[in-house]
Amino acid sequence: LNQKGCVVWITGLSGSGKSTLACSVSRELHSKGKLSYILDGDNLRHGLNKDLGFKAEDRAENIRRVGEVAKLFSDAGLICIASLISPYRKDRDACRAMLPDASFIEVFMNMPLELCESRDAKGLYKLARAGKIKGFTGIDDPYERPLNCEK
Ligand code: GGZ
Repeated sequence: LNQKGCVVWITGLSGSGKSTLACSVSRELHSKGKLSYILDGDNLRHGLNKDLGFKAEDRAENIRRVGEVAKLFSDAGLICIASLISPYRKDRDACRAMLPDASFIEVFMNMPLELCESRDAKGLYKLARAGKIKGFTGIDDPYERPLNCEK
């Protein structure tokens, strides 16, 4: 395998297009003969991270675990595409700090809340507005935009 690993970390609100971008990047890489693997927050919460909720500490632990797994994939020479809301700057920066310089590429889905909410593909924003989901990112939980992301 003639490929140096790295981590592409996609952050942004629910419904901002993170998973869609992860899929198209992965397909594009595949077509160029490059191995990649997607770590998707929502998927991993059914397995590896099924014990975690959405409090700040749980999100921090979620991001930490995914960062560690991403590092393993990267060490193995794969391009690891992580797609998580990862709303806290310090949690994302901690993942960056685990990896060698230039092998952590932070990508911000800069999509206005109004757009994510108007699409509401899974109906979660509606539930959050109705108070049926508490602590929903962008509604009654914070999202800290990256200050110095790569893309
Ligand atoms: C944010 C929530 C919440 C709350 C459930 N806040 O768009 P989705 O539905 O499919 O993806 C979201 C997913 C977020 O998981 P992450 O692991 O990416 O989050 S984090 O990085 O903050 O740990 C959303 C759904 O879970 N979801 N409740 N309260 N998103």
